[in-house]
Amino acid sequence: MHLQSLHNLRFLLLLLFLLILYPAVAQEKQQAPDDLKLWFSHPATNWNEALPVGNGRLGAMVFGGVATERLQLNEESVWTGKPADFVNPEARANLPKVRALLFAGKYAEARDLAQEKMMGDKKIHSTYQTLGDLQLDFGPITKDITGYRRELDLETAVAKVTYRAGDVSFTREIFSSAPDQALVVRLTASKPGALAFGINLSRPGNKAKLELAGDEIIMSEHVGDGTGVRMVARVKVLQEGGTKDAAGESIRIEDADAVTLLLTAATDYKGNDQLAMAATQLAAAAKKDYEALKKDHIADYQQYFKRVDLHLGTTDAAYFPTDARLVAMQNGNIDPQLVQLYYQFGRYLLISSSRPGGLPANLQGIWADGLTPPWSADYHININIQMNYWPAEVTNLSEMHMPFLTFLDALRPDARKTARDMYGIKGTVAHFTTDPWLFTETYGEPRWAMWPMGMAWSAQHLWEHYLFTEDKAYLKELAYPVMKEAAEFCANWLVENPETKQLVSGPSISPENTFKTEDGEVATMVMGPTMDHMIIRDLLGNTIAASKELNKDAAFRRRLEKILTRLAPTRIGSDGRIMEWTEEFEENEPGHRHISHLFALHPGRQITKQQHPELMEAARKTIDYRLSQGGGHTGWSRAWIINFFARLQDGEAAHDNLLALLRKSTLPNLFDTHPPFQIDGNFGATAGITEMLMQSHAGEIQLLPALPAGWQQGHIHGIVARGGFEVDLNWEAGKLKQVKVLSKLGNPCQVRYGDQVVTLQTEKGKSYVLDGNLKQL
Ligand code: FUC
Repeated sequence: MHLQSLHNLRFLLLLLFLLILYPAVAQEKQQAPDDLKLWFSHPATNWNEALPVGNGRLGAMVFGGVATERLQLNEESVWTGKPADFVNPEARANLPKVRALLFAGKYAEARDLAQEKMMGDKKIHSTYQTLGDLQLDFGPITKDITGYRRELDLETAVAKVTYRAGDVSFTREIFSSAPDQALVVRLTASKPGALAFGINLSRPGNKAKLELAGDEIIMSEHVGDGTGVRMVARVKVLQEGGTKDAAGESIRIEDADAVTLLLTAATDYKGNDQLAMAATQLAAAAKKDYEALKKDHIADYQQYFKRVDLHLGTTDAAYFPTDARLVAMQNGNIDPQLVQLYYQFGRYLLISSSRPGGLPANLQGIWADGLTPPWSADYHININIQMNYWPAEVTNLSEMHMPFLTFLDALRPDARKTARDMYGIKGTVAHFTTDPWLFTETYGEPRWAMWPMGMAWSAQHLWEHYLFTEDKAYLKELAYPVMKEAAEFCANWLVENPETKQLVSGPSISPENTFKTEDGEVATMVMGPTMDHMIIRDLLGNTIAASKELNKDAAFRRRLEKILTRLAPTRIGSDGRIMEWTEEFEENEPGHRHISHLFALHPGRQITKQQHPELMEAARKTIDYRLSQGGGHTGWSRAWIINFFARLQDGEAAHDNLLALLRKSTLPNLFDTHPPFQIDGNFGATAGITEMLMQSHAGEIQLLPALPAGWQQGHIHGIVARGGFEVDLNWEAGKLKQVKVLSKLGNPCQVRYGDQVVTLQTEKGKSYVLDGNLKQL
């Protein structure tokens, strides 16, 4: 059947359901609809319907089958490969040649030379992989199954499966505990002795070793055929009542009243003895009873999750399963509560995939099936990992930013080496992607790889964390040293354009876009792509500010200041758009997913309404044109566009693109899809929704800068502004009703709503309440 007619049919069915069944459902459910639950009336039929749980490191996708429960498992450091050096030894000698060719407009020759002499040879493939599966076999099912429900409660971070088989009700609860570093599964039934099932661990590839040890199953493997980490997963079966039979590689339970399964996992990524670690964690978790494990998990999770409360209105759609709501939305229904759920799901995902002390969230957070996930589920640093962390500060999850920030510090030794060996200059450089083996060299094709701005862009996050927290010790010890070395690379990297005498970056690309040369060839590399200069301007400006904060490196600061005066400026082309390259090339793919030359609008702070209205106008034309040519077709690209429109203070356009993200780039389990699943769009949209409601990048807190007409009434409490302010906003009839600003650091605070501006002199720890006219109450 044609896709559209299938959609229409589903919509009709949903409408029928709404009209005929809704009164009955609504009567049965007197209480408010499930605001903060993703729920389904059927088990997951595929991975994109399964529900993610995670403690930052250890995760599972819950399928919720009745005959078979599949928990697809992940541990963040299950990686093949190992550290490697692969700078092309000829790069350094050829750098001036490639530059000269590009300045002379010989793009094809420059590309060929860069391909041969500058790309490294990454011999050892590395990829993130699944930890394996925990499978529970309940079959054969002979009774009728009724009342099936599978849910993920974002308020408690507990997934749950409930159903009746004949006259017995069965319940499964699943969560991944950070305090106890264990995945916990609890099975209960309404009748004593009703639980009977088999428990297995497995891993694709059939290379894992399985052992039984009393009431435990242990699965271990040296992944990637011995090229990667040594991993282990260990499950313990704790039953109440009934019998247990351990045979072969699995355990079978009969006639039990209740069963708790505890699973721990570890690798030797950090040099640990993974076997000892998983065993110790398991023994410790097993000392606590289920209720204590659950209570501690919820308390730990809620200290983060509960900081922000969003309300965008109530709709009857919230009485329906999440996948049905998504289909209804795809067919034109407006469901602000689904946006609310999506927003909090983004925060949930960050808490569940990025915890201090661990690795950063990868392209799929921590959730990836199989042995060959797309793009190796690595850390692309030309937009993707940065987008993962856009919501961290503003949605009050500053701690969750740390894995990315400490990762940048860990990249430094290799980044220093690459700058030296590849380009012969001091400072740190990273290219388009990296992974937990911390490589910074470049490989593959110049059209995505010849881009030395990965470290420079990432370093923005170090400064942003400081702007929100003003943690001086952090600035001094972690952030500034990394920023300084990245800035040093940029300062040494820039060269003079012989014609304009301005400083430009190159050889480089405008991430992964292409243009047509005069003789119709498709080219990518240039001297001076706009984005590089925007990133460098941002980094140098931030480094100058940081050095002033720390009262350090005055001479270096002056050097950076001087460079900034000579750096090629952002230019507007003859068609009124921001120029992506130094020349007005014809775009080869005008609807390209990267809109790199708007970095200065977002996530940068160089294009603001107050300072550069003409660039705001040009930025708008740039996005409008991209969209008119089919832009925004990947989830993350659409999410970036939401942020752009929020910064342009166009609430309707931001909202339209948010709806488009939900309609075109969202899977049934609310995961963002590129396609396939890629988590950046979830995080980018969560940041974007916050930017629609509050912004603080331009030296003031701006309230409701991009409120769409569709969100007439609502509130958002607990979001964070630069300078250390926690903001609670309420609005009614599309207008600000009240705002409460909690000053965490005692800074002065300029608040803007439309054209009204007030400045508050604040005291640390005190709250200030203003009405809709910004009058203090
Ligand atoms: C960037 C994007 C791709 C994809 C990949 C993981 O290179 O251009 O669309 O998201 O990262």
